[in-house]
Amino acid sequence: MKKVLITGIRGQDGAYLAKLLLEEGYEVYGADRRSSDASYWRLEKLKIKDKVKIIYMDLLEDSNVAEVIREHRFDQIYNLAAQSFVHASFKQPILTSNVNSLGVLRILEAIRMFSKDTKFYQASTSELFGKVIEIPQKETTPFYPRSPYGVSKLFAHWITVNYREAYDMFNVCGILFNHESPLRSIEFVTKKVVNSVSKIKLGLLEKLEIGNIEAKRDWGYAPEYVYGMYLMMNHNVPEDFVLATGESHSVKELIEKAFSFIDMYLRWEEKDGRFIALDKNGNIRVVTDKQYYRPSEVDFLVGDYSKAKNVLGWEPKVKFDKLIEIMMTEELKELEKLRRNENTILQG
Ligand code: NAP
Ligand code: G4F
Repeated sequence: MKKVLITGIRGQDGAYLAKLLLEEGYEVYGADRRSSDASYWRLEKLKIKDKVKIIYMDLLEDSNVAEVIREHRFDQIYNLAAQSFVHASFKQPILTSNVNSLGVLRILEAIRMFSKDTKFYQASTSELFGKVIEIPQKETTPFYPRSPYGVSKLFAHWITVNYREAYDMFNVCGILFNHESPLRSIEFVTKKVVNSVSKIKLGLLEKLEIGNIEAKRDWGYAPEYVYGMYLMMNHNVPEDFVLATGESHSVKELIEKAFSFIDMYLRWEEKDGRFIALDKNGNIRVVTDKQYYRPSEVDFLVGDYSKAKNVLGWEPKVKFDKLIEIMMTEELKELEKLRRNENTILQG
């Protein structure tokens, strides 16, 4: 049985990847930074909490990382742990760099010293392309990151490549475009939008407050992307791959799509530099707010996944419309379940 470590086990991708690797017969260890709130809701939701062996490994702690890797000598390590919220990276650039850049180097150093045969996956990102130099973006497109997060991931990407070349290690970088799911954290825009729109539908919220509605992203479905990670790790040569859908949509389109799911159609107006959207009764349902804007933005991303398709046979099936449908359906179901439980408690 192959022994694999997933860092960032409590995150969206960690949960889906753990499920996939368990199904593929791996012994799955999940690295978690210790916290006072030991909630593993994503693993519980996927019904795999009892099957994943949790160990504490904080990427900020050199000796912790080294000891875990020396003791277990995993066959494979997927490094998904990160301060992954771009907006927060402007407020916490040093923490972000320490975790996302030096954290990766800590793992690579430990592998180099104690476990040279361990295969390593690094979670690179389309944020590397930032202010894009080429459309669509592919493996050979030059990088131009636009946030402390993007810059921290640039170091991580190149140090992973460098250790592959310098020490002949099996290291791969997956340059993944945005991928979403019902397990996405609420701070990211897709989940925030589907959550607010579902609450509006249920009468729990009046309007959605949002940032830059003009930014465009290539949004895919997380379970398909973790399958791509798995294919990269099991490919015979360590190489880097882009995973994307090849479609780009604006935040505005995302909002309209989510509202259309609840049969609400919006009319947009611009007032004093802010956008508002009204429903057919004239109620304000969306309003833009500068607090959600970033000091420097990635305006447009769209990926070319042809290398992954040709070499790995990977292809996304869930595109934008289907993705929003999946997320809206699940969000409404969850919120209605919550409401039923609250009513039962109140009546009981
Ligand atoms: P996520 O949900 O934010 O999960 C990241 C995980 O990293 C969290 O569980 C977090 O722990 C953990 N973490 C943070 N700091 C840590 C530290 N110092 N030591 C150990 N663990 C730490 O992210 P995701 O969406 O699953 O993404 C997985 C990876 O892919 C990330 O590296 C992200 O940057 C990258 N990526 C994501 C996307 C995307 O669209 N989802 C696209 C490209 C690349 P807590 O739960 O305790 O906070
Ligand atoms: O959902 P987001 O926060 O994702 P972002 O910044 O693209 O980053 C995600 O994808 C990257 C891959 O490209 C990952 F590397 C990274 O870890 C993360 O998973 O924002 C998407 C867009 C941005 O342009 C943002 O300015 O939505 C815009 N936006 C507008 N209003 C908002 C909001 N984003 C958030 N989070 N919240 C808003 O209210």
